[in-house]
Amino acid sequence: MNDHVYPVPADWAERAKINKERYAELYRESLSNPDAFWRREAQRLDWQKPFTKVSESSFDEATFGISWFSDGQLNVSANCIDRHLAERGDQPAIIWEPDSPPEMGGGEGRIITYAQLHEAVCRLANGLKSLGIRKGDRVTIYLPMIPEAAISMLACARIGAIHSVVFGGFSPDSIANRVQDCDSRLIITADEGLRGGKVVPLKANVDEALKLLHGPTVEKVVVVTRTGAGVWMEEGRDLSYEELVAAQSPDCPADVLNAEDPLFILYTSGSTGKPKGVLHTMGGYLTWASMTHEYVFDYRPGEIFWCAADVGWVTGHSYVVYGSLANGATTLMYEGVPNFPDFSRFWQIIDKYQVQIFYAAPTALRALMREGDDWVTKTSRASLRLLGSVGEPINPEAWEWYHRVVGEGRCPIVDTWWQTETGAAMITPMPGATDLKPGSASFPMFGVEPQLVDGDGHVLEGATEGNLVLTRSWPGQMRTVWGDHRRFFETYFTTYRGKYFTGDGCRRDADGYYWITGRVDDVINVSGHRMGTAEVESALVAHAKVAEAAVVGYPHDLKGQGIYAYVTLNANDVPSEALRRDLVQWVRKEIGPIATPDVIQFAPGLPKTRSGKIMRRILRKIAENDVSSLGDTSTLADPSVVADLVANRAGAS
Ligand code: 6R9
Repeated sequence: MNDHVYPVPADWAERAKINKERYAELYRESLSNPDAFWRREAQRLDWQKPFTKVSESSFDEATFGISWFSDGQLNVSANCIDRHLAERGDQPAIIWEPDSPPEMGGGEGRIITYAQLHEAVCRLANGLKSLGIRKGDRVTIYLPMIPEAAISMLACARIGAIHSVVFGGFSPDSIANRVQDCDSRLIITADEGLRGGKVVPLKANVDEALKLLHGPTVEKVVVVTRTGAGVWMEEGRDLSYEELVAAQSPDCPADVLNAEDPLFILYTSGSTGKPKGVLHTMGGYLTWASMTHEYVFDYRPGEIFWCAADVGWVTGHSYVVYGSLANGATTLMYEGVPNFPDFSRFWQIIDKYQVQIFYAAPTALRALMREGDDWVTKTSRASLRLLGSVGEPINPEAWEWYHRVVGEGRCPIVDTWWQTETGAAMITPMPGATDLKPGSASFPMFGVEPQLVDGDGHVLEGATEGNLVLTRSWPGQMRTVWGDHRRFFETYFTTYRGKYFTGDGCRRDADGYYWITGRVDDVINVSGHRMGTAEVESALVAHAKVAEAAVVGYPHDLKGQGIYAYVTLNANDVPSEALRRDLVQWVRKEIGPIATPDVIQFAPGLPKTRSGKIMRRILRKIAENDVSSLGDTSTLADPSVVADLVANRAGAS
């Protein structure tokens, strides 16, 4: 650990909205008088009908439920667009930068003002209505990082349709599972996507996915033209986005919706079973996204805010779209990847648009760091004033590099810990209030009460390490797992009764700083993407030659964690290089490229207890090449398998 502390710079302490005293005061109030605190904070939104109730939430089984501002009414899209029109109709709402820069034929970016965003969202909302989409219907959005992704989300929000964004890197199988789980009636996609100069066959993937569905669900597929490639359009089912919106009125009154009406479903991986549909609702989520965007990033009107996450993930939902636009910000959307056409791309975009605030994942920073400083230092970056990190623990080396090289020592870094389930940032520095320790997410956001507990649920005090739980509800908390409220309760509230269990381990130091140490369940974090080891295992065992598979994470220099798969073949099948490659391709096809196994080790047997439980602890140790401390293996049904696993350990980097 690195114990360097970076104090709040003097100009930040003076200018920032939240300084040390203000943080202490507001944090105290948020816990001691939450009613007053949230009544005031929720005024950042426009309510069509004011709420009288604040929180009616309980984590206990008998009274279980989460609800905020429940008798209030509002429209999320009007909060993100309409209310800004008078003051900033001509201000850019979205700046879009294409995959390739102009000199490589990528064309110029697009700048969409609030007035233009209003028109685009109204037209699409009317278009959705013309296709029969009504409040409560589910709409799957499978788009690249283009403005139509944000427009589609906001158009759904405008009429109370529930969007489910599926990341553009997911396979037809993964799309089908997500569409089926929430019975989407409509899919919005594009002909093709472009990422790092490569074409992604989005519409073809949707066509494949639709063949896998059973039962009637999807009625229409709306196709945005991105590359103009001629794609298959099924008569009566598929229609052009451009033609649909051209035929609509540019005005669509914002529906009056309830604070607890669903806003979106976003699928995320857990330790067991298939991905869960995390459900967020209107009022609490938007209050939380807007509040954290303002305080964590110290956002000031007129600034250009760039969150480099894809809208397919929660970070893109809350900070590319909802939090930013609720605050009248200019949000930058970049279609491409950090290393195309070269390793300067991020920093050139920052210069091109004079970005003030930049927020990215450690995995991207590590990949850029190893290419050397010149790619960064040949750009100016003078506009930058604040940097952010999200998605996984940031190692102190990457933090220091980000601070010293990218930010030239002048920009604080906010390392924001949160989850799909939490809606927005939960444990995070605030740049004017927090002395920074590289690698620590530091202190809780207002209203967040973290605790560290041991395996038996005993609360640990002082400097210690344990499992991270949250003792009370906050407005941006997920409300349920789509279609399975019982699973919601059981997944998060039964490990430690009456508390929300995050699934993360955490250390608290003597100064009270929180340091997230990573997942303590069977979830791995690969390049900031969450994945259940069970998902990769079930993809592997779906292969005709695989009898059994166990997947663990292991430390990976660039990705944070890599995927290490132990595979036992059927009796008559033999290991080979060709089969290894085939299995890697198989998993990519089943789930998507983000699930590509880094290592596959063929294993004649897996270490199991006598009751048949795979001892993952041992598999993790072997994957980490930490074979000197395998611990007690005497309870295994067949302890000899361990020797074979160690002897044949694959060359994980
Ligand atoms: C926002 C997002 C959530 C999991 C979470 C934790 C890890 C996220 C982190 C972090 C350490 C940070 N995580 N931010 N770990 N420091 N700043 O990433 O949501 O995709 O649901 O992942 O990511 O393990 O539990 P999601």
